[in-house]
Amino acid sequence: MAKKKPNKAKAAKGKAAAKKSARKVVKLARAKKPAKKANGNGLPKPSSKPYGQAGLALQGVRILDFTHVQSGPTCTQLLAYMGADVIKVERPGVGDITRGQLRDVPNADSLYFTMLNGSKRSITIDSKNAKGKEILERLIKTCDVLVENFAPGALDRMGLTWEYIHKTNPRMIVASVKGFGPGPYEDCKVYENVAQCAGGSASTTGFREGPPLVTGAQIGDSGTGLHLALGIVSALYQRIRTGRGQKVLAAMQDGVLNLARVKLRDQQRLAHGPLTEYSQYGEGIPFGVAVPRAGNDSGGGQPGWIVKCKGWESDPDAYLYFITQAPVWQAICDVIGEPTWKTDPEYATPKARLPKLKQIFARIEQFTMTMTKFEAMELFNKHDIPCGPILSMKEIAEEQSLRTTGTVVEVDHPTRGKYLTVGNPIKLSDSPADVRRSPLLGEHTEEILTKVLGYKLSEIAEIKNSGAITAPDKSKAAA
Ligand code: CAO
Repeated sequence: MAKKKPNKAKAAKGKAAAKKSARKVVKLARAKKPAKKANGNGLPKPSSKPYGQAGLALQGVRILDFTHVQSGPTCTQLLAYMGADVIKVERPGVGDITRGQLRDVPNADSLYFTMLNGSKRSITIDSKNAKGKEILERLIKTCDVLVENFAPGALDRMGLTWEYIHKTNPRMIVASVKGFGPGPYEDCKVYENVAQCAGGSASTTGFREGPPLVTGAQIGDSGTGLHLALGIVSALYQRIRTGRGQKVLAAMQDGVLNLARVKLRDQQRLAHGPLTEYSQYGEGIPFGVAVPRAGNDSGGGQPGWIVKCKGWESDPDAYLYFITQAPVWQAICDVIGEPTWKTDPEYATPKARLPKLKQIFARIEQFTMTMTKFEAMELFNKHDIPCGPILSMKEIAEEQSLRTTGTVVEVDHPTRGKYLTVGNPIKLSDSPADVRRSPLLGEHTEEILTKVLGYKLSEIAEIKNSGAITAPDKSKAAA
């Protein structure tokens, strides 16, 4: 895949301009004064620093991160990549449960944890200890956003109700992931696959003749984390005008449904007749009352399918997704060696092709089986025919272009060594991503207590004795 070179000339020009630039960093979310006006045009003065050197997008935003497992951590990791100071609160001696789950290196934080908690700081606090509560109160006064994804009611049981938080810091945004929104299931605990099932994804994924299927993409957890991040940034933006925080809720069922919206579209289309782009239509199989599973049919108006390529007998990923896009039908016919299909009324129009999709894809597959998926990709793209190789995770991990863009990043960890993580998939031209390793449990406890919360060293000793930041002494407990 193509590589892009950085524009060195632009960067050099930018460095010169940077010398003249003002030193003040504009803290978007905390800005009290409006930015300086430009010469009479009424607009705020743009930064004189070159692109990429005026700080990170969320610089100045401080997050009290009470998240665990996957959905919440996805959200706060992304905010950290964007420049927010994310302070992850973990239970002393225990930490986020994922630190020890699916461990591949003995005694080191798992990849499950490290790939979801990069660029954050970790503080251990027992939120049920009196001194711990006092520390949390200071954090609430200092932070802009509290993010959590505890089971329903857990935050309240810690005493951190919305009323208490809003009274303590009226500017604070309280953002939550829950399994379900208000309704019959609102008190239920939810994990990824439950959300995929309850959000309409599983019933519409898989093959018609098989059971419902969950997908490998974590649309319930990571998908909802992304929704929450957008809610938080929107609330921060609104706070600039109102000066007050608000509650943000992203329910996993809602997040999955939002990603599966094309299937709710199809549900309504069913009332007006069969779904002609589903291959079961071409096969003469009647539709039921609900949207069926559509195998590898393309969800849009351009029929597509997965076809075998050379080596499929031994390589489970030797496949190509092929789309019979109508505007390039003529080119498809020429490339696969069926030139008569260009004018034959049985094949020439998208409508005529619909009942024959299975047979058409079988013919395309006969052709693609003569070449590797990469050769097929190259050939079809020369003719502007949309298609894509099925890439294995091994191929993705080794793909150089993803490293170049920072979508896949290698970071070094003090106990587990180097590992790959997914960097920021969202690219901002004026805000480089800040992708760093995950913190060790409690790595920044003292740093945050002293530098962020202003505790004196003598107070730290008292805090330690209180058990607020350390795990209970097992020998004392046994005595
Ligand atoms: N100090 C003291 N106690 C702490 C603490 C701390 N720093 N951090 C957490 N705890 C306590 C909580 O207060 C809670 O205690 P109580 O239930 O006694 O009040 C307890 O730890 C466990 O919290 P939990 O109920 O959230 O955790 P769980 O493992 O039982 O459930 C999950 C996990 C994910 C099912 C649940 O949190 C949930 O449904 N979350 C919302 C939906 C969600 O995000 N799901 C996606 C998870 S990723 O697949």
